Amino acid sequence: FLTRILLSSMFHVLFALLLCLQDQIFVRSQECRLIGKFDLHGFLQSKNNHLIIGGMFPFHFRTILTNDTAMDEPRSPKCEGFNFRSLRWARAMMFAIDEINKDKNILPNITLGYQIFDTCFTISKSVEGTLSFLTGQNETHPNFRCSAGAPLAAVVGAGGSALSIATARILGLYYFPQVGYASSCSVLSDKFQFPSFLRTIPSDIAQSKGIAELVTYFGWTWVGTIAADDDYGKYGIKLFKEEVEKNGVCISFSETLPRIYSKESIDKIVESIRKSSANIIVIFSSDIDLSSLMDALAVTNITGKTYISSEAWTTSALIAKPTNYKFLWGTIGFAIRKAVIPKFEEYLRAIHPENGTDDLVYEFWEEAFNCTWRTNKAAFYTNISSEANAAGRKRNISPIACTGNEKLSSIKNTYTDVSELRITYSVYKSVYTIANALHDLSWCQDKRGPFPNGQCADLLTFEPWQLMYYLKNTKFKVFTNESLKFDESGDVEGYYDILNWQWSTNDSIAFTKIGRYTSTGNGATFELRIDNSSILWNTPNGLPPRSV
Ligand code: TCR
Repeated sequence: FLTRILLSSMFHVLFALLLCLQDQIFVRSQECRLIGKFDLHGFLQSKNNHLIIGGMFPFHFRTILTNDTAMDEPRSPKCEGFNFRSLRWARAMMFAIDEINKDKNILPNITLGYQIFDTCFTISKSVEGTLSFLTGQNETHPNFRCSAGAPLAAVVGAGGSALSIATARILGLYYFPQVGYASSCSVLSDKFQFPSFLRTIPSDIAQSKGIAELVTYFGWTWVGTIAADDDYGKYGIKLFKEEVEKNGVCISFSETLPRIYSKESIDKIVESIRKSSANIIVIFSSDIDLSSLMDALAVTNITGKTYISSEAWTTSALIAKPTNYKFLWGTIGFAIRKAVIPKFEEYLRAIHPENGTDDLVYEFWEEAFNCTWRTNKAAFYTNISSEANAAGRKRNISPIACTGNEKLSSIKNTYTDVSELRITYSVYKSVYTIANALHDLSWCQDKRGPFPNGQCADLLTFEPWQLMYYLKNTKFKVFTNESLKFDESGDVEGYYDILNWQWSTNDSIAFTKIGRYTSTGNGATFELRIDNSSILWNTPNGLPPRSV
């Protein structure tokens, strides 16, 4: 009886399967068509060039939250919060490309162009940008790499580590060259995961170790830590903790900054700082993620703490602003190499909505002068959902019309501030890295090339992995006399200025260099130098703070 039941149920199953298969045969497959749509507004692009360098920069601080549900077609989010600093970075890329195109000694026979996307400081926008680089905005072919009308040679970016990691996972599939200018997270050194990523900013292995050395140097044994909730913050602080714990330092509290603003979480961190007896607080975060905590601290009476800053907020105008001076002066921070780039300031100041057709330039002008440009294309960004309005973040459209006679020299703006060109210089070096690799590729001698049977690659038709070969091996000197080369992980040596935030006479803060930290890319050997006498401490007696 049992066997009969078994047999009959088997028969049923078989029958059902057959039906299914038949169904499959008769149901026509869905037509292939485009799904979703990217919304890459406000990108910068040059025309008529032989090769394109892609770029990704956070022109906006965030995407606008909407409560779209799965009932609707997916919509690419819009962005808000104009980031002046990042426009300076992007202009450094354009400036470097301009210089290279004019220079007869490097890539004399071709002109380079650029195509630059806004990441809005979010992973989803970075991924959109990456896919657009590979497919073209209106193309439906994947792996196309011709989105700007000429082949894409390499990508500069994508800014923060979390964004570069997402980008590198996609570009890595094609061994497509990517050069990071601000992504310092240590995991990006892993060439199994990120085979085509290089960077001109040192890995945080060096910085975390450096900050740990600094803490030990001053004999502090009790510190609080705060980290951004992203790869940069989490890995940076983890490495720091591992290092200091070896030296017997204890962690008084460890807080994580919320990714999306939340008053509760910020208040909780403020309370931890207030309650803790630790006088030394190490913060690993980008300036963007840190600014709401600093705004909250500014309205408390918490003073007498010494903050140790990671590179991303050391010289940031978002943090170093008058309302924060009273509790932040005395901060000691790490900063990457600085440069004075000749003619760059002029170049920055030449921006004007009348000679630009880019939405971004209009938006810049409106934001800088608090007026509305006649064509008002930038108003695109103000098309904000009611929810964002409720959060009080709507960008005010100014009732005043821009005349075009506004003068950049009459205002103080982060965009035109060339006093601390660090990430900007790193962007500049990223572009030169790519140009030098392309130049090396073009100088290949037939039969003596690096590829099988001594083949060479062609400057206009090379494969991405062929350029990768040259990038890894490129070595050159920048005009500052700095020589640049990459180790097997695509990293540069670790070099940091150590800066101290000092009150200066005109009631502003000066970033005074008080030492430096150098190390090999992987942090194996290092040197810390500090000039104690040049430090101004934020303590009642002016002496170095004690850890408790
Ligand atoms: N690395 C950070 C991002 C970052 C940054 C900055 C952002 C760095 N420096 C300056 C804004 C401004 C260093 C990361 O995520 O890797």
